[in-house]
Amino acid sequence: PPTIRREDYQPFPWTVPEVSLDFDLGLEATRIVSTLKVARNPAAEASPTIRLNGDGLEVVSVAIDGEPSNGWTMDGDDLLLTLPGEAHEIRIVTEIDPSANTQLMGLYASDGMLCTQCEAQGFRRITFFPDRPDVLSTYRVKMHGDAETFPVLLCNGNLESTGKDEDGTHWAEWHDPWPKPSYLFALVAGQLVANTDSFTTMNGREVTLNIYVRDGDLDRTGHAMESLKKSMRWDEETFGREYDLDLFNIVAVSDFNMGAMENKGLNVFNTKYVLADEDTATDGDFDGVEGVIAHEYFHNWSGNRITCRDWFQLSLKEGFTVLRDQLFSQDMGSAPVKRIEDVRVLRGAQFPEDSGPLAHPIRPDSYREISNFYTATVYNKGAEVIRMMRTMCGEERFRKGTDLYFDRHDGEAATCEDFVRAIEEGAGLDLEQFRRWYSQAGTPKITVRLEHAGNTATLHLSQDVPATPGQPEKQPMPIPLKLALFDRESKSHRGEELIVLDSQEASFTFEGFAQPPVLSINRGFSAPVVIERDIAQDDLVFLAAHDDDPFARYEALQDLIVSHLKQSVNGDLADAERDSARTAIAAAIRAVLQDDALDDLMRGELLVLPSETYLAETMAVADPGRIHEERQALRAAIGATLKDDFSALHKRASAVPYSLQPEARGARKVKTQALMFLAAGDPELGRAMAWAQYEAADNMTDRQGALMVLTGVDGIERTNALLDFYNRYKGNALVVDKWFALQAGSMHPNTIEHVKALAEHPDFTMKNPNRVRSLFMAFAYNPHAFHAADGEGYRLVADVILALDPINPQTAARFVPQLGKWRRMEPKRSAMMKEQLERIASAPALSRDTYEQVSRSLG
Ligand code: BAL
Ligand code: ZN
Repeated sequence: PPTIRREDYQPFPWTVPEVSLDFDLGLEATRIVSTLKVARNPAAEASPTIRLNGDGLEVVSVAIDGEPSNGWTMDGDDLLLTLPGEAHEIRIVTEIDPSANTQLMGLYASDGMLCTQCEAQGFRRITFFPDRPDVLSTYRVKMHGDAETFPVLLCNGNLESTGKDEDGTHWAEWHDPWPKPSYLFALVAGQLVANTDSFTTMNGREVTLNIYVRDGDLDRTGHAMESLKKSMRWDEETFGREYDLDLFNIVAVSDFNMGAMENKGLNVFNTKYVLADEDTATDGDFDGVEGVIAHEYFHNWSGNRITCRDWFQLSLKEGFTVLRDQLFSQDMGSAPVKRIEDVRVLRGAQFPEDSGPLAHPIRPDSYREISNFYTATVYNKGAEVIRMMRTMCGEERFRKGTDLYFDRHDGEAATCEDFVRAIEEGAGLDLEQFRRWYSQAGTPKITVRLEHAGNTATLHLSQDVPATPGQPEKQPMPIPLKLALFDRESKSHRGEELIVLDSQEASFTFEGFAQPPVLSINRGFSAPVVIERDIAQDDLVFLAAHDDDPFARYEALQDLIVSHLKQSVNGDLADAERDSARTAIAAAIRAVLQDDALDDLMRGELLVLPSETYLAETMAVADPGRIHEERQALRAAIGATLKDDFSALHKRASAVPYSLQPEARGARKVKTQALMFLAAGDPELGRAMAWAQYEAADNMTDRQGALMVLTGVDGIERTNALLDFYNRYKGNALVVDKWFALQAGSMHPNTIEHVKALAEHPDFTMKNPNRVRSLFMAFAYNPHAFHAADGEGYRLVADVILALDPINPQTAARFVPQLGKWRRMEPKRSAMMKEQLERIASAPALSRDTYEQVSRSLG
């Protein structure tokens, strides 16, 4: 497959101001008549040929200006037409089989209904079209279908008219007044019911809101609706953005590759991010619904009103929209907890991208299959990059920048450079050197040393941006670092400062410190970097107890644990040294348990041990087996030392009745944390308490938490709880997904056998992405199981990739990055991982998606 390069961008020679589509809908055969008004694009080099992209389509007929035409040719999957004049009307008929569309791109059948997914390049699987984001058109869509099979007919924009035909079919005509690229097109037809509500915008527009789901799911849509209304208000208040249609529809579908999709006026969602109630959804699920509803809604401005010029600019809409949804969630709940969670995602998912063979800048320079670039780098690091701009100029000036951006580029297909320039001008911020964050991949490593002499503290910083594929040499990046210098006695500081390290090395001096202060740096995770600080264990303990920046406090405790585990994994510690480090960590955790100033939501964050994936990331070469052993041993040691404290915590938290209030959510969080430590430190007690929590649970958070702990240990409780959970929820796909995922993500030593058996379970299917992810993605991201010493985990994941690739290449390719980590593993595992990649590479007829990921991983 060819490589597409950012530098080769050319505007499309034709504009397509108007599109009308006529759909004759059927699950097995859908006929599409597409009428395009096209005109020469004065901003592009003239060409008499118009290229209309297709993917697996056959032409039924073509007419130009009302006359049937044979003057077309195919170039691969694309249709080429020669047009003599300045403006023409092209009419194309295609016919497709949605029920055969297992890729879930384009128009497909899901559970008896029809729906679409067009981002990035699904529209070309419906009809021939210039399927690129810089071609903006208004759409008029007429949908015809059997009234019983498809009682609800939905499309983008406004419903203009409906009618019935005598043969039992009915139709609906939709018009979207806002010009949009084809990737934002959507259509849904099926048996659906709606939760209907309304929202009045800041200028008085009455918007009807509908959340469409399957009959029977309606009573689980309340949280999604509340989240939508909160998002709409928040975007008005925080970014001045108002909704622009009289109707906003959301549809939940159970077969979906992504989380959700921001199609104009008709968001299509994975059921996972719509349906929630206390019996079936955890607190984390509730947050997921709120965050994704917000994210898709915010795209209406950052994505739809201003879209991307080309797919290399994906972070323009995704990085910015992720930042917007993160800020929203910070405002809706606990800001420090949300920040810590977001950093954990970044470190768990994005840092490994940056340090592996798939590293790419947030604005990539080339791709073969764009679906492979919907990454944590483009999304989450993209958000961090914009967050740094905001940190450097402050909220108010940042808002001036975003106002200018929305104002200047409304209705356009813009670039990341357009965004940076708008922030630069609107916020009055020099971003000249900062642009390197868009072009350079890799996580900068900052070395930090604090010196003290007389009354002066001197901070020495240096940065190293590691080489990444295709980028051997790096320029220094501007790194905004928030810091504070603590007085040891008063346990306070004089105020937070922001410094920007913009050269390879720099020193900063601070006067008036008679005693050496304790440095708190990268507060709030002000920059997405790795900090290597030369700091005494006692100082980390001090910060873990006293830092007033919640992130920095969390970080100090993490650093304390990470540095200990790195030493113990490397075998650098004598028994006595190990014991003393464990004692210090347990003492720091006890301080967290006893600190009355902390709320339980934050306490719960502080109790999360650094993940095995993150620990591996901090080591040049990782031995996942050793990491797992040492981390588990530390958990057991803490659990044993603090058995009484954790038991008391569990008891206190268990007395808090269920609600969605922060206190109750915090109680549930620490309750399961306590169980995890107790089960490690005293398995018998942990098992008994987990079973008791399972039995007493009146909500999914407690039930899932207890089951998670039980799934990791042998015993009758494990068998009984798994059986009970399945029987209680069979038929509820999202909860059955949890049942699969808990077993595949389990600490149990026989996880791999369990996963193989579950793959034969009657509820398992390769055709549903949620189910595939719940079993195999949970397994692939379960380090101790995936990295089994005999290589069986690698073989299993390679088998999954090969079996899934012909069915759903986009989802299959998502498994490759785990094997792609082979270069950073100890030699034995490294060789076995590489062998599996080579096995995949040698398979015939790989999809473009999987081929690209495998070849980059081996390259
Ligand atoms: N645009 C694809 C799904 C999302 O990021 O919202
Ligand atoms: Zn998005």
